[in-house]
Amino acid sequence: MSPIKRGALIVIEGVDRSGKSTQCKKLVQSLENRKIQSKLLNFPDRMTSTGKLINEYLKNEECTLNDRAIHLLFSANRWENLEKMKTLLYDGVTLVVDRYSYSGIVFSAVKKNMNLEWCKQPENGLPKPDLVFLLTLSQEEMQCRPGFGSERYENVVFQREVANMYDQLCDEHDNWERVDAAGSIDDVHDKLLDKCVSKIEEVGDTPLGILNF
Ligand code: NYM
Ligand code: MG
Repeated sequence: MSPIKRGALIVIEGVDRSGKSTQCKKLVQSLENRKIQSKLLNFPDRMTSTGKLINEYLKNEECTLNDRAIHLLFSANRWENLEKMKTLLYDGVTLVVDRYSYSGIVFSAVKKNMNLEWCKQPENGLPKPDLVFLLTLSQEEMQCRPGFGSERYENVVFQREVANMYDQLCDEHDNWERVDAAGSIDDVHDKLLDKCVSKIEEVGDTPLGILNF
């Protein structure tokens, strides 16, 4: 009997309004249509107890939380999903994840008095994605997208710094792929789907990696 294949851990990252959520949903739908078991996860998971605090912090500019404290909360929000993620992956379910540790790192590290190396540490030990898509968008395109500006961090200066730091991480890691998010929803989707399907075939029964920054 052939060993059970695990699912792939696929992450989509990018600045706010780059179309991550739309693409994640479409990916899961297309994988399911191909009879590939898959599930959508997103971080922050605003439904858990840490997620509710995070939601309050994002929605309410007056909510004062120390930068390191909120950073650790975002990380805890991932750690509390660890068992669920591992169980699903080893049951053969591919996880399509809307933001992950890299969002945690870049959105905190661009803040004044925060340190990139410090920001990476709480993520060490979490499952390592098999593939990370970075959706790229110009500043002009980003500002034109509806809804931009409704939460903390959603301003042009901050997002530009986030985009630069994502670029830096992308260059440092070989499991990242840049995808231009400016194309039509379907064009972007087709690119992501092809790469996803190959990755799912490739991971087979290889062990899941562990983040080690
Ligand atoms: N964000 C997201 C962080 O600052 N740290 C994290 O660890 C994660 C996962 O939360 N502007 C930021 C990025 C977004 C915001 O995410 C909410 P979304 O995907 O817009 O709900
Ligand atoms: Mg957002």
